[in-house]
Amino acid sequence: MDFAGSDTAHRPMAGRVTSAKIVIAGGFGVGKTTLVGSVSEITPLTTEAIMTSAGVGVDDTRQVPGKTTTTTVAMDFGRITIDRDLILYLFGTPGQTRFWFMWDELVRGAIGAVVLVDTRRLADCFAAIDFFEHRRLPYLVAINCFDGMQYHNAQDVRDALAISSEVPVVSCDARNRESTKHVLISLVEYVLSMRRSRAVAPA
Ligand SMILES: Nc1nc2c(ncn2[C@@H]2O[C@H](COP(=O)(O)OP(=O)(O)OP(=O)(O)O)[C@@H](O)[C@H]2O)c(=O)[nH]1
Ligand SMILES: [Mg+2]
Repeated sequence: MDFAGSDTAHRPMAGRVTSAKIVIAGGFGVGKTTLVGSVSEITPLTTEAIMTSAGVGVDDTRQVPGKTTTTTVAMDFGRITIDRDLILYLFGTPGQTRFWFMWDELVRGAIGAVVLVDTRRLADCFAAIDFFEHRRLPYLVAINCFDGMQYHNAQDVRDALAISSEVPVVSCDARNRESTKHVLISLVEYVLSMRRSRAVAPA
């Protein structure tokens, strides 16, 4: 794996271990904290705050029935060793737009991003996609299949989001480690393929 050029690339003299930063983004309550928690091999650092009556009318929990108690106010942090030579550091963003002022800091040095979507509230991820496209940070779209149901197929989601055909669209269960690990591996493969194609593209 070669992530030279990434701010976070780190190579000890022996062992050739590479570490890379990945951002987990998406709208409010799509399962970002759940994903980081399910896949992290360390106890994830979370910054959950209790949702109080002050959030009524601001925090729209109608489509997120389980989402009645907490919300991320700064970030989630976790780590996963993909294989002997690659460690990923995961940074989950806050979903609510009123906390987005810190996104610029959160994505600094990242090699790529996962945009997690709930297809019942697809529009909630538009801002995240715009953000990564504007910054030219490679991302993939991961459909979180709440209750094991995939309400729309990948092509429908791609069409609805009007994203380039090269952007991977995968489905997952944010609560399942193997499933979310697969999402991260897909993102790493995509980032590597983008870098290879840019390297061979004529100037
Ligand atoms: N059934 C089901 N519930 C899920 C799944 N993923 C997350 N949840 C639930 O959905 C709710 C929201 O999950 P979070 O992980 O807090 O979502 P988030 O994107 O971090 O939310 P914010 O940080 O507030 O934007 C929680 O009650 C989870 O238990 C899933 O795949 N299936
Ligand atoms: Mg969260």
